[in-house]
Amino acid sequence: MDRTFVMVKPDGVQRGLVGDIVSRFEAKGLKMVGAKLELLPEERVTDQYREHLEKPFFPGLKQYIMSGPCFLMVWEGRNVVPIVRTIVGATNPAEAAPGSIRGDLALDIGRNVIHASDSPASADREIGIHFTPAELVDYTRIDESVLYE
Ligand code: IDP
Repeated sequence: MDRTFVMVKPDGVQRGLVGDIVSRFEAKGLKMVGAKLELLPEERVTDQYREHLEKPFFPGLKQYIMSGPCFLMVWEGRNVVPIVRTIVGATNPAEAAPGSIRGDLALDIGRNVIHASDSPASADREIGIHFTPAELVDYTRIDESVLYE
């Protein structure tokens, strides 16, 4: 099964949106295999967003991500990376479809509530930045046999 890294950013945690966000992935049928609440150290933020280091918004992005606790998760399922990106919605909440997390719950690109890996390679990399193998749990969801053909 595929895995992806998802993180409720500090604005989402402060606004009490963690439960709503987790519910959306659970209801879809995805399996949570890791989760923790953390204040991220600078090195992990820089590593996660390394492709944006030279962007003008990077200092503000780093400050935002380190402004409070993030809720970090690993979700598992077939095609989980594109499925989660669709549930999350476009980067800019002004363009995110209604029904998506950013479409329903966010207004500003600089406060867009949630992060999700954009490819299987990024997912592997980001899971490795934030989780040890011992923090990921292997188990069967009781409805797995009816969720997939
Ligand atoms: P993604 O989070 O949808 O994958 P990316 O383009 O990888 O989008 O950007 C990473 C994060 O950087 C965004 O989620 C957002 O928090 C922030 N960001 C991207 N573009 C801007 C911008 O123009 N202004 C402020 N923040 C931005």
